Amino acid sequence: GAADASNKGGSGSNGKVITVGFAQTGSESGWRSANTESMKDAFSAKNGFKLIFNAADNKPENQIAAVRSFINQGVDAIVIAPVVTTGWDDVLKEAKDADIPVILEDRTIDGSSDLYKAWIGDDFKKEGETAGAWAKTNLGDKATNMVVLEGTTGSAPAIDRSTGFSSAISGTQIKTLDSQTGNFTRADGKTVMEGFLQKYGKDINLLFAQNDDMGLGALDAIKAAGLTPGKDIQIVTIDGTHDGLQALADGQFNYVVECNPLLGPTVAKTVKDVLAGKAVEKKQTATDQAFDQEQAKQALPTRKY
Ligand code: GYE
Repeated sequence: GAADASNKGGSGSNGKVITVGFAQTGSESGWRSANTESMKDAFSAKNGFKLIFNAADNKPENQIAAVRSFINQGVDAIVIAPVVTTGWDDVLKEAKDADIPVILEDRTIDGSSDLYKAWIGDDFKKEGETAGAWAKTNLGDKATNMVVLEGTTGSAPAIDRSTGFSSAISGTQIKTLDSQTGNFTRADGKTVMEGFLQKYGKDINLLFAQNDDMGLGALDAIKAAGLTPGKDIQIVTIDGTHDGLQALADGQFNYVVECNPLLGPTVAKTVKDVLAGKAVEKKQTATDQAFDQEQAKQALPTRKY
């Protein structure tokens, strides 16, 4: 009968379409594009969802306004990739008062974990440690001058990757000349690297870019300064996007730590479980690998993002 027909497509437990508001950071990087695509695909109509998508242009105030608007629209659940770790208490309490469950994806927040049901993402501190361990092994026993391109100030990956990297290189001969934000974008990675090169010139031996895109932007600045990336300046980045691994295979990057952006299916399953009243894991961490130049050549042909 009619009820059976409406159940087709295997959506929510009672066959009703699930309306989800997703507050994405913006569209700053290749990683972000892959994450957005994974989320849109997992939360598509064929899986029983209606997705209301908002990209906040990496402005915390835009993102909080988007979450408020989801609450006002009475969505069934809210998913947030928080731009920054702070400032969430009030709006998450409003969601709780409205009985709308919140699931965090990708980035974490400070404060009470009672205000959200689950977090699904990657271990940013471990990524920083893996990048730092590579630097330690390859450059740690000779005087090395490093510059750092940090991610968005106040974001969980910028904070945790810095912490992880610093702890891994402590006690080595690697010295930090300078560390500034490049906002996870190619354009700012290039501009900030130009500034570093003007200030420190050939003294720079190592660049830690906290994502591939900033490292890719920096390549332009390094070449324009007459230096050879991957040789005069060794480069370690995080994400493992297709473009990042291509630069690695081409010998312009030296090491890339993966950060898996394909979180959509796990987030969608968690939303369905929460709405069905099932218990879910509070912390769901994706597994990441790391690549040197040879491993990048092998991985590229089948790389999914
Ligand atoms: O590394 C960067 C993106 O939050 C893990 O955000 C994510 C980071 C990712 O802009 O490329």
